[in-house]
Amino acid sequence: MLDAFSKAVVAADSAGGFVGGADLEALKGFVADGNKRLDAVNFIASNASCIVTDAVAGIVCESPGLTAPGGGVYTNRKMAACLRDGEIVLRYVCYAVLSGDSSVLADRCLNGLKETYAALGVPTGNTGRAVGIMKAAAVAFVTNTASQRKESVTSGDCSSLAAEVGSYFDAVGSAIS
Ligand SMILES: CCC1=C(C)/C(=C/C2=NC(=C\c3[nH]c(/C=C4\NC(=O)[C@H](C)[C@H]4CC)c(C)c3CCC(=O)O)/C(CCC(=O)O)=C2C)NC1=O
Repeated sequence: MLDAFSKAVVAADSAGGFVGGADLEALKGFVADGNKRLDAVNFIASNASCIVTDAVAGIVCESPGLTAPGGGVYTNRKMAACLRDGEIVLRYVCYAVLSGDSSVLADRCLNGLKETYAALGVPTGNTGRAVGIMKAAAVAFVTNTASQRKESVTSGDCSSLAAEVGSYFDAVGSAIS
């Protein structure tokens, strides 16, 4: 597992050079924007159950077959597993946002997930859609544009952080599709 700092060190080491130049500038930016990052993680994590349940309710409304006999979340056991998977994904996205690096998400959450879903018959199209809904919600928390849940926080430009957060959800979508 890497973070923004260890990634720069590993890259410099494999190139046999010092950490400097653009890499150091990028790390300076990472430190300078640290409070934005911590706020973003806090806003996502403290609204996690809202984000997850909204996404799963959304896919069930859009695809009523999911709760019909034989559907992906038919039976309480499968519904619970689906809600739990949503929470797992959101938790690993939060780890990635905090460390500024996607490797924790890739190595510990997404590695082998597609194969697990194929073996169990978990519908990846619906899962991808749920991830997309979670992405929209999480990004709204990062940009503080969630209509019903505005946070009182210093306003600033969080567009690049929002794009980074979005890219972690995109990585989840690509890993299972
Ligand atoms: C460390 C990270 C980690 C991940 C990522 C993880 C995922 C994961 N999801 C699973 C199952 C599952 N995942 C779902 C999810 C869904 N079904 C749907 O129709 C929806 C579209 C979707 C929710 C959005 C369901 C229903 C199961 C149970 C499938 C079954 O047992 O038939 C399983 C099989 C074992 C189990 O049921 O617990 C794993 C390993 N477990 C982990 O430990």
